Amino acid sequence: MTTIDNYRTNVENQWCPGCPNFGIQTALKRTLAELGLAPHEVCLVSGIGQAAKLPHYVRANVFNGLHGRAIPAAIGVHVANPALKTIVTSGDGDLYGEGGNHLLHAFRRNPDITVVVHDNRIYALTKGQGSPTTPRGEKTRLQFDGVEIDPAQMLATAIVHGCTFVARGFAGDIEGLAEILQRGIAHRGLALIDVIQPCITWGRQPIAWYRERIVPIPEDHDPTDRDRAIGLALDAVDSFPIGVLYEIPSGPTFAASYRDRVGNRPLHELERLDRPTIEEKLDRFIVRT
Ligand SMILES: Cc1ncc(C[n+]2csc(CCOP(=O)(O)OP(=O)(O)O)c2C)c(N)n1
Ligand code: SF4
Ligand SMILES: [Mg+2]
Repeated sequence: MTTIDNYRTNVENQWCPGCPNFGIQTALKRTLAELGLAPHEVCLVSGIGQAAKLPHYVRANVFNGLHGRAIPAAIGVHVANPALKTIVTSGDGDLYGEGGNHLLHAFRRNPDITVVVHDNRIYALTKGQGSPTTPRGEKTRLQFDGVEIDPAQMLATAIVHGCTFVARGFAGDIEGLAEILQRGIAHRGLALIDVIQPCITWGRQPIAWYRERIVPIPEDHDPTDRDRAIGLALDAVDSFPIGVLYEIPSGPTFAASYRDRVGNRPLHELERLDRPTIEEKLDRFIVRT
């Protein structure tokens, strides 16, 4: 039986004591254990940032890539071995800023991966510059007079672009977050989970400020109601509705048509596909004298 202990490592943790990233880490490990997944069945993928260090602290398969490039790496992992549970766990700057282009098109491609965004509304690793989710007017270490543009609305963008599971969690509510993670990881197709993760070092508001503004999404919310889900996604200014905003059955996943032919086995277990070698292909273009 898998327990949370199977996911423990001895790697020295670099996060500030009390950082809500610890809450996300605990919720994730608990979820993986509760889903009965062994560490070798999971691959955690990240880019660069404080959040992106999470895979270092979990005993599982890991790919820690370049800043903004977690999504293409995760898609590659998933297509190469769909038997793995591929989970991206990275920051708002990494996934919505530098990697925003990849994420936008991943919504359209629908790979079977879970994307967990540690949304502290700041670039924390580089010491407090505004990120795509920093509220307009908020003063930062770079935007001295306040951020001059509105924040990106990635949850609404996800729904509009065909993402079939969209949720918002709070790092200060480990129980609630674990429930959302369970549903997201079990969902077939891309699942986007934005986790409010106050940065207690560079963020402007303390955890208590967020705690006062966290509200569960209404009990009668129908997660298949697209318009209402978009409304709840956008409704995160004075309060933050927490829970599964949107969930509908997914259409074909990115790997599906390829895997229809070759099955779900890892690539290295497959026999060589019957297709021309590079040399055979080049022969068509090279005129030999
Ligand atoms: C290509 C590239 N551009 C910029 C950086 C500098 N950089 C490292 S982390 C980071 C921002 C991280 O912010 P976020 O993803 O929100 O993570 P956090 O530290 O807030 O958890 C930036 C801009 C980099 N390492 N590589
Ligand atoms: S700087 Fe902020 S996000 Fe980074 S570890 Fe410290 S509290 Fe957490
Ligand atoms: Mg951040």
